[in-house]
Amino acid sequence: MGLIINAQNLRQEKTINDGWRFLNQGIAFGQNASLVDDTVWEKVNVPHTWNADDPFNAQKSYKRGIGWYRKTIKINKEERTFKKFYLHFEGVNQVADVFVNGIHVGKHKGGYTAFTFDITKALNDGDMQLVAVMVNNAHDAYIAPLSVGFALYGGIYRDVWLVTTDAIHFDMDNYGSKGVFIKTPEVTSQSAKVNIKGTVVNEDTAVQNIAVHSIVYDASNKEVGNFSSNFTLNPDEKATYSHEISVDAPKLWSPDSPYLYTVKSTISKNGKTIDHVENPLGLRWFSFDANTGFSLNGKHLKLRGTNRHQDKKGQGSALSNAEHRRDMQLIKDMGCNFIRIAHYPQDPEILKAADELGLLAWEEVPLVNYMTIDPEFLENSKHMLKEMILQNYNHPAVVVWGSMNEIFLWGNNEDRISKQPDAEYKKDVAAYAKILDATIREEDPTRYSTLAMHQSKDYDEVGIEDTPQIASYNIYSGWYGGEFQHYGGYLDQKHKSKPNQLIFVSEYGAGSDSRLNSDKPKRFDFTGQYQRLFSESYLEQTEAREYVSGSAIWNQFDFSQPHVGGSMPHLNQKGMATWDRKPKDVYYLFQANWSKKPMLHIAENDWKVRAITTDFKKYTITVYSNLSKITLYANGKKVGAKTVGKLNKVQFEVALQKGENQLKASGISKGKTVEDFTTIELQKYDGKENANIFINAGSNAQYYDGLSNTAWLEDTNFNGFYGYTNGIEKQINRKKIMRSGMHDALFYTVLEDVDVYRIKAKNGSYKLSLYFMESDGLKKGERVFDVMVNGKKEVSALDLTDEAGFCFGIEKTFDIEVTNNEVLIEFNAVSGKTTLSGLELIKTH
Ligand code: GCB
Repeated sequence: MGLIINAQNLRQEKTINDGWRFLNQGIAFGQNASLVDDTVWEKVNVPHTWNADDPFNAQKSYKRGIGWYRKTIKINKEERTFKKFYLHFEGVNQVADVFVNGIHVGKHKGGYTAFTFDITKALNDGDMQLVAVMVNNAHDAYIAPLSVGFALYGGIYRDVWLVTTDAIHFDMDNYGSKGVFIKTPEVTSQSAKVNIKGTVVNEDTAVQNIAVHSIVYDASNKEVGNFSSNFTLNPDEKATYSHEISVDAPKLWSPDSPYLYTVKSTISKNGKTIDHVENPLGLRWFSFDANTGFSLNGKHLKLRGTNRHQDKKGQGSALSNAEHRRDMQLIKDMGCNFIRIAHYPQDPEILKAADELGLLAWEEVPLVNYMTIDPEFLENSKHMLKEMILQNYNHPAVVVWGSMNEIFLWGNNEDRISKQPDAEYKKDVAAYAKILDATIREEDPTRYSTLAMHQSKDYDEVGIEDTPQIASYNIYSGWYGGEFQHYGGYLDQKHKSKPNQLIFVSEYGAGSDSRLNSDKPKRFDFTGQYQRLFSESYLEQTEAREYVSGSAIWNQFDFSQPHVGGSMPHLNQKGMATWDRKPKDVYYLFQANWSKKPMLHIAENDWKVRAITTDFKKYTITVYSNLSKITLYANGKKVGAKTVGKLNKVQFEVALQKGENQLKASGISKGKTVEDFTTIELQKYDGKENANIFINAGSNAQYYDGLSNTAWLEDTNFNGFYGYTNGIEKQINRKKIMRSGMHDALFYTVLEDVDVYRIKAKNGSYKLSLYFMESDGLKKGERVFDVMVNGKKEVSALDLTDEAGFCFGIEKTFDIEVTNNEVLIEFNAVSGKTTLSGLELIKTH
């Protein structure tokens, strides 16, 4: 429980997170203690979501509906001396109806912004007050987001606060904000002007004479300036003030030196302080330029950033402040100076951490994929924008506000489309985009407005590209299609056609799965090797273009994306780190290029167990480092020393041997040795010494099964040891979501139209397992085939749809005898094409 109280016993703010009761369904009169007993409801603490596991539960549908929360709060004696009581919710997804003692105190729409309700009149005279919250995360055509590529968790998933104030207080009724807004209209390295605007409210029954003070403190709590003004306020009167304070020789805020001042705002009456709020203050100035990009405090600064979704494995969206902060630290440690908080405002801890760690920020509202053309939708969206801006106005980290993302992306079948067919709709969206953009500029002329677009001409056709101050592009050339080498060309075209347009790259990324690895990586294979090639190229192309103010990787962390396939169903795998926050090798590519802290990393951690067919195999070992020279050792022997090259990367050719190999890389930074270690285990299959074999059919990638610590070989045309004579290697479509948890990465690829598969194996008894999955959604009877092993029919008329259903992986195992040193597997189609996902051969005698 957090309790924020200052020495003079002023306004109190305390979290009421613990000891809630939760009912995972709708119920009539849930707000009423005498009609509905909550003692049988589940005990929960907030942050809480009812959806943490839903996105991955293929059996259960994804809950979009109502849940109730109740908690009895005690107003203690000391709090009773205050006159005003409020509940402040940092985030409830997505509609909240709040009741106190059965009385409806407010309704809030939108799952990502905070809100404050005055509960004073609903309180009874006793100690105990019943707070009930009906939460509804059902689809609502008038509340963004309507369609998303991320999970819509439901519940009270951020902190809840009880705030008590005097009858005279800073405005508590201004879009969930603190009622005080700070601007820095003039900042130079010599001096800064700080403008503080706020509203004070007299809810007392008598006329009041008060003074409002603004005081600026430096980081060591020393006062550097103040300003006061006096007011006489009638009952229920509000007054707005504007204070100007100059700071000489300001310590500037920047990512390298995130120096924070504090603005303390107080109200006093007869010399006694009666209300008090604090806000951060960072002194900096910045601008974007169409040719030279971004500059901060008069110096050019390439924005090197990433995107962040808020969910985490096992927890959904309900993270603690410490976990939010840890994410920000991971981002900072990667060397970023920028974060795009996508696709919605996140926990207050995020921008607090951005201020303190030094991460410039873009925050946006969740208008994603499409919108409803209706005044109510527009009104709700404007409201959300205002909440976001006013609640976060004082964070020096924020430099950009975003109003929408890829609004023309989804067609009727919820897939990426490059052309919106509905011309009327496009014009309407363009009109709304203008209104939302104007709202940003009106609410906060000190930051820039933007919106993110996918690669489609639609935006330009209706003028959306020119609507915001910054045109931001999400580019997936080399992932969803095309080649990564062409990324920069797209930007050049844009820059050429609109030389005055400010350009930012809001997304780029490729997915990976540490169970899939290849020395011949290719697009969409989910290998970390492809993700790194892709990222290296984007990094190089971005850095080479001065007019590009910066870029943001999609995404810092893997995140749940219900209804999407891939080698990990329901997960977007483009993270720099896994969903449970383990950095992938690609993380260190960026760290080596962006961080100043001396580092080196052997980028082979994602592929620690490999399958080979010979005693030795030569590998290219990659090291990322911001040091100048790296020495690599393998199994205690020096491999060589090399100067670090382009992209802060260096590679060594090393012959590794079967079994475990120890790798060490070392370098020197300012006289100190920096080292990194890793191990690579090579598992050898040769049909002789080790006659077992595991093959990832239809794939260029090896598959690693962590449960049995087994590496499965990549597939090949028959190579004298194993392989197919005919067949097409195929990745399954991302709309096809595997329903079998068993070996999902193995089923991600299939070998289709296979006739014959051969494996050389010494004579003896074996268990042969073949893995299959119907991945094309064929109907019963459309794909039927027999399988013969060494001349014996082992599977007759296999119809995967009939036997297992669509996208459900199955295994067929048989005992076989090998008498002529070969396993010959023949596939005979009865109808349609044969298919195979994996083979496993285990010697039993
Ligand atoms: C995008 C979207 C983002 C998706 C991403 C992807 O362009 O803005 O929400 O998650 O692509 O990975 O497909």
